[in-house]
Amino acid sequence: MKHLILPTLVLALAGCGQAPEPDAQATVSITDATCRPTPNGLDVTGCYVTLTASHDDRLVSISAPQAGMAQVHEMKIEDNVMKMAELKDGLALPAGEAVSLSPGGNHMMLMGLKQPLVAGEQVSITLNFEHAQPMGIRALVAQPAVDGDHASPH
Ligand SMILES: [Cu+2]
Repeated sequence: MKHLILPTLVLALAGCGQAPEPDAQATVSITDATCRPTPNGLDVTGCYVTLTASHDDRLVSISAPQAGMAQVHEMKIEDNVMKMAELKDGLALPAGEAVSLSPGGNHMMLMGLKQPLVAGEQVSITLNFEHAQPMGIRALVAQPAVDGDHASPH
């Protein structure tokens, strides 16, 4: 029996090498990363960014050392109420298309912040993609220019 196993293994490895697109070619450019400041002891905030993938990709998850938990959220209307929910399958990033996460729409959510975010500071966030290598960014803490977020405190 033993000698039969080896050829199978070699075959499986050869099949692996024929993947259509090596992940090393997949990149995502990230611009305009901002996080909303957290006044008055708020420990939750939204972060916004524009992502352009070189190949079809997905933003599958995020992490931030300053937050207890970080998720990619969508806004949706349920019973006439705007709610947000985690995008469990991630966010699609079609090749060459600038995908904006912005107030009132998809966003990155930081929860359980260990300290308040003050305007002018920076927040480290790591973005994990289906194909591209994980990317660490530093988002600027600033009030979003266009403020359409229902969760905002005013
Ligand atoms: Cu959210």
